[in-house]
Amino acid sequence: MTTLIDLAGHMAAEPAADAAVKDVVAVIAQACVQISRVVASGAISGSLGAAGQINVQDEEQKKLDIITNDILRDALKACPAVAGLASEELEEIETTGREGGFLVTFDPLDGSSNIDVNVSVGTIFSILPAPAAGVPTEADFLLPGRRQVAAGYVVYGPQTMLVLTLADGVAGFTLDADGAWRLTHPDIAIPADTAEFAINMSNQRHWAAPVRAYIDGCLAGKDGPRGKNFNMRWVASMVADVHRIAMRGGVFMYPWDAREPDKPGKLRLLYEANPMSLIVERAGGKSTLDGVTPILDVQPTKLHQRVPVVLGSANEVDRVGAG
Ligand code: AHM
Ligand code: MG
Repeated sequence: MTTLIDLAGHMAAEPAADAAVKDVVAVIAQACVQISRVVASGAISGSLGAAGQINVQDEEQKKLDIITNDILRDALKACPAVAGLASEELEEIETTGREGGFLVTFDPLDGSSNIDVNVSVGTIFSILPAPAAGVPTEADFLLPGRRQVAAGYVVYGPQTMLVLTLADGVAGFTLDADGAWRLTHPDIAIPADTAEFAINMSNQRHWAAPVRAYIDGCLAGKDGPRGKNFNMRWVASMVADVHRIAMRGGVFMYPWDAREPDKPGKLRLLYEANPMSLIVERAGGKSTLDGVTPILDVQPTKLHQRVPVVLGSANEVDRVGAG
């Protein structure tokens, strides 16, 4: 049997990344091992179902949203390199009393609608530089995605996998039975072309014209303007949909739609779109607001800001942008 290197071994071989960033990644990865166990135990541990409260996103929290948020929050607060954190499930930022080091933003359990029906869910995280001195404020978290020093996600699926970008490149690790993250996908690369798209088709009537035109072209198949048949997938867990694209290509969209014109999109910039965008770009794909503007260049204006997302195989994202 081949011996696969583990997360610590992989990070040790990446001299370009700061040692303290690696400490933060190790803490998050360990917390995600704990999360994978509580997610896997489901109804046995009584952790399924609604928590009976609404979060800052105006969404009903599941028990697991709260449990997983607490696991990550506690782990990060104990990590000496972390000065502050922000979560999808917390209205405001939290600070640790330390200065310097890093800020972490996270969605502790993405894909809430899938929790109770045993479909893949995930954790998404982003690591940003903290100000060199002083207790971080909310404004310190509002950095464009290009400033991220590392980002990753964990998908709790048939296998539990961690996908990570540190200084460069994207690596995938599979959780082994002994609790170790083993490097199984050393160099993840998203193919430039694809014949697979992911979008919530039930929102079709609300989309803007360019997205409608793009999807109409795909649906027309071999006899349409694209001259080939397309396949559609929609897990409704961004982590699982992006992971599929990381493994075999595709395009994922949660575009602006007319239902709530004041909300630019559904997905959150700081702890969903930005970390996913860094991973997708580093894997050779593109991640944009609209097929054109890179999400990583967006200057955030508020903590829970939402953005439209069009990401995946580079040539296909360009085609969405071409209208
Ligand atoms: P969540 O963070 O509350 O789970 O919401 C984000 C999720 C994404 O994972 C997914 O892409 C999208 O919402 C699914 O939305 P829809 O229910 O419209 O299919
Ligand atoms: Mg989410």
